[in-house]
Amino acid sequence: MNDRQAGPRCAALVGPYLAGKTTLLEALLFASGTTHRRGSVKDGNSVGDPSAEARARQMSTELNVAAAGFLGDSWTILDCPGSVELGWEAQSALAAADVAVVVCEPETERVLTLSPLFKFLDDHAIPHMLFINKMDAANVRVSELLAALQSVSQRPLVLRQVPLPDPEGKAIGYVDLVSERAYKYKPGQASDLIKLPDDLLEEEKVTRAGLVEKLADFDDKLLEQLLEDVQPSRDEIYRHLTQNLSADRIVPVFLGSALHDHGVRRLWKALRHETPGAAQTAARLGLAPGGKDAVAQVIKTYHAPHSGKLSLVRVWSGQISDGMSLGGVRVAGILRLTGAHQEKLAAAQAGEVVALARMEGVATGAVLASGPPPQMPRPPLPKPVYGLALTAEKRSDDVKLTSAIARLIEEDPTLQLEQNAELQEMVLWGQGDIHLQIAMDRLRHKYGLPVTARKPQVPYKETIRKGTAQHARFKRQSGGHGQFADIQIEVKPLPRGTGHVFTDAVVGGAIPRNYIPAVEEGVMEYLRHGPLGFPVVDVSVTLVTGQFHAVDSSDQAFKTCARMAMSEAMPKCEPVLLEPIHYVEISVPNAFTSRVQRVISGRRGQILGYDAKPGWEGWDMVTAQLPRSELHDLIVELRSATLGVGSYSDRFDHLQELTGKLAERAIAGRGEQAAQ
Ligand SMILES: Nc1nc2c(ncn2[C@@H]2O[C@H](COP(=O)(O)OP(=O)(O)OP(=O)(O)O)[C@@H](O)[C@H]2O)c(=O)[nH]1
Ligand SMILES: [Mg+2]
Repeated sequence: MNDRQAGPRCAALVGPYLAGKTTLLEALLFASGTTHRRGSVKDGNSVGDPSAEARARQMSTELNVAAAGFLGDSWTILDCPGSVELGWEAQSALAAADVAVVVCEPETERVLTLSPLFKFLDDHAIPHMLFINKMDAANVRVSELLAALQSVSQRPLVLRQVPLPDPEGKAIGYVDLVSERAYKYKPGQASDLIKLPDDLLEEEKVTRAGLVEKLADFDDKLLEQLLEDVQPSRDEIYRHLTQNLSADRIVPVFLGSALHDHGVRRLWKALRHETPGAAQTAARLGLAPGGKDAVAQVIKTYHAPHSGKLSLVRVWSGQISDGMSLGGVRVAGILRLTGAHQEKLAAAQAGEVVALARMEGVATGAVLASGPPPQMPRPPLPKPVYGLALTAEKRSDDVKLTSAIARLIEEDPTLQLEQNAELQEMVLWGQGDIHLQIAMDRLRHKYGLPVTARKPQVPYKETIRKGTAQHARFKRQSGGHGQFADIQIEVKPLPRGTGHVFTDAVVGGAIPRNYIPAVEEGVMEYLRHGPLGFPVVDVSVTLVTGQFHAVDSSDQAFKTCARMAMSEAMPKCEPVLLEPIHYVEISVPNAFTSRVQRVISGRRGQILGYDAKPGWEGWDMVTAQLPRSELHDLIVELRSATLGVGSYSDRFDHLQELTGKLAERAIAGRGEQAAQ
């Protein structure tokens, strides 16, 4: 496609944590003339990361959006957070982009950090380029780096530039392999065209031939041409590059330094000439071509202090105008965003990324349309892996806290709130420690709600190892008529997983029928807190017989009597603590499999096995059983053992007896909680 017909396009900057994406956004905006001042992440004045949480951490804590113009084309750049804990936000942005620019550091040892990202891009056929950043500080041979990077990408990487070294080996410019022109970097300005140095000619020719050969893998005519020793023209090469990028068959690789504006204009030109337009992307996503209805999908939801709720959408077809109805909701304002800056618009065209104001009831991922909404893919939400029990510092803030958290979840649905009635705690779940710290910062700074956090309690249970028979009599004489109940019960352990069973075995009306439910109620009430202080499971209680009094017996008397019988019986039945054991599936690159097995063993886990992870070349899936109490910060250790890429999912499997020191500690801990 001719870039002039492409209309407004959208590129997503993605890549590992701190690779330089927000710095590249700054450089792209400056190089295109969209901004006239060059800010920086370090100085806290970049266009991206305007929030207090992001500035304080010098990291992106959510998606940054910027509108940019380059040589008359209009663009939206989505700068994604790199932290794996915020990965879903990046996936949502990628689902809306025409192209992804994968930003990485020139470090051979860390290429595995790119593996899940490349897999996502390839699984979704999202066209992507690679920008190897920080070349100013690099001390690496590009050929070795490329070989390492290739090992984590299914698609062939096609190097588009070779670095131009100074006598110390530092890159001071590059040779463009298609145009065969050499450039010397000039900070903050376009690079100078220079004569291609003679000593680079050989390397340039060989690398260029490699590029053309890779293209010939996808085109028989080109292959024939090469076999006949006919070299394709420059325009032909560009045409092949463009087609293969659009189809996600190759990954062009560029070099540079975002901090020094090196290679940034070259990247812009590749974006301009080689990125498919919104119509092509819409077709890739399964939308019927030529639709006149307005169709848009929500990429992200923000709650901004002044403008209220904003739904960031990509418009896929038609036009959205202020005041129109989309999916039954009235559009109450259209804004173009660049960092914290907002510009009001009357309408937005297909291809644009804009924020729609006050779209109540509309969630991230929703497809909004003026007619019947088409189906569009959206990345599935990851399961939470880290939780913290939160309490408002001020008790009076409790209600406000729940509604503020609901807003946080609207902005970031990878957060979840669990109200645990049994343990009487409110647990905020998310993707890791940093993720939750950011959420807590937002509660404090944006909503004025400071909270304290602690490790959530483990839902221990208890049971008994042997049974007993118990008699209890409740008798009270106080003034008028008294209270009387007498029962005999049998308590027995049941097999694991049976729950509790109450049986009425009274015969001959020893206790009238109408009092039996009161006995059962008394038993069940007791079972909520057994002798160790935890809910009791896997016991059977049989009401064998008893006595009553025609005047003094009552429901209340039988209930109290049942509680008395249980309180006396249960401590004699060898109560024992039960801890929840979870089934866990851990995914890691196989280089880390043995390290992960040690992590599991160190956490009282039992490894069930490991195998190649289906569909994930070079990855293993380790299955294990782990006590729930050991899962709390498993993700933290797992990530630190695997360059951040390891992940896991878990589900409750069974309850298992816990004795000794660990049990004593759990029981003491429960006592402290109850005393609070
Ligand atoms: N030497 C050098 N440093 C750079 C370059 N680009 C970025 N940095 C530094 O790398 C650090 C991270 O940069 P960011 O732009 O915030 O990285 P990011 O990829 O946006 O980080 P997250 O969004 O948090 O994943 C900052 O200290 C930058 O100054 C570069 O080209 N060269
Ligand atoms: Mg960033």
